[in-house]
Amino acid sequence: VGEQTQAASTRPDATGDGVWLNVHVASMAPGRPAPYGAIQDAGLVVRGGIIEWVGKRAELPSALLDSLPAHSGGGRWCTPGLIDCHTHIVHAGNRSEEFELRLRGASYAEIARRGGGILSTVRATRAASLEQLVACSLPRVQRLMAEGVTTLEIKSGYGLDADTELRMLRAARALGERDGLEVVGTFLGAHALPPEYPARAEEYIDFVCAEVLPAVAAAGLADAVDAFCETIGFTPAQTERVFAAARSLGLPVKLHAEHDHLEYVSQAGVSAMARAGTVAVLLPGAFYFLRETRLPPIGALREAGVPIALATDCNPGSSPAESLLLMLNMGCTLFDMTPEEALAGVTRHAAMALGRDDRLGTIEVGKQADFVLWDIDRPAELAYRIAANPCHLVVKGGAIRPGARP
Ligand code: DI6
Ligand code: FE
Repeated sequence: VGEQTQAASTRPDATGDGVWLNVHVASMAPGRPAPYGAIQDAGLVVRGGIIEWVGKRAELPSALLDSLPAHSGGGRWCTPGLIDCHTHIVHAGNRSEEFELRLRGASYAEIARRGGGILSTVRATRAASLEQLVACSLPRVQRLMAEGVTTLEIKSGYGLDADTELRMLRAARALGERDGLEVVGTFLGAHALPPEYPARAEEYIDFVCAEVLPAVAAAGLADAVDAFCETIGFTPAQTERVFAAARSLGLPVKLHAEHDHLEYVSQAGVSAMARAGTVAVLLPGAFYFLRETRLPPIGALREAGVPIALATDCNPGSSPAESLLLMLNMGCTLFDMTPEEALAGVTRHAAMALGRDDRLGTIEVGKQADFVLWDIDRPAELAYRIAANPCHLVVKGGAIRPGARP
């Protein structure tokens, strides 16, 4: 382990500008012939938080080497900063009681009758102040950060009233003010029907489109809009109304669909996704936790060239998952993805899912210097290990923060 890396990693705000040597780079850049876009014995030049040069150490221009401070990667592997592109991580309370009841045989309908399900999280979230929401979500966010997550999407959707939806998005923004983390806020007002609108979904959608969404947009609290389009959520026509309202406010859209997370998407659906340039975000944590048996059509998505992303879906009901590395393992063991596809799913493709691939997701010249140094022998080890965290050091926008450093 290099002296400078050791010294730098103890100062959270230390600059990562300079020349990184003694490092192997899994660039995840699409054009490179090697798996993982890998460059063994690499040099990586960061200036002003931007990647200025990356390539073989032997080809590093000596002018750069001579003029900039040097950092040692300690012989480690370096990947792009990880991106968790689909979470409901801001919420109050948890549903472990429901988990117990289900394991004792209670059905989802019984639990819902007892006031469980999404609406129990809505009650807890409505009761929480902004400070409380930030405080109870922060440990979850910190666990993701400790394993190399540098960009995190956070959805609203447990408020279902104007005040709480805005408060959830404010909590997401507040979490994004932390050093070394970038948060993308998504408005998911059309997540469930709140108790104030029993069997009045059309009226609730009117309220979302006419009041909540404009308030969210005016406050600049959302970067995108999501909706839950399912038999237990909202209809395609209702979803389209929310999307039309979003587009009129200049906000991009995304969707929970096909039995929530694409498990049921058809061949025609896959082709339509390919034509539209849509990213398929797969959520193995929810598949596992709900003991789903129907697999998403990985082969068809792959053949059609639909980019596949992986995310935690961190939420109290269907995926209480606080590890993105575990999702890499599950993407391989449950969904037959290769370790390389899994890593692309939390880097390049996750950046595409967030519309930020111009700046994030790969280690390439001109991109933001977001990268992680790992204590691993090969990149596949990230997906191979279960409940391990080999994250050594994280650089976000050129600033160094320590990783888990086991
Ligand atoms: N999909 C999910 O995975 C969460 N919401 C959604 O639309 C689950 C929500 C919950 O059960 O709390
Ligand atoms: Fe979700």
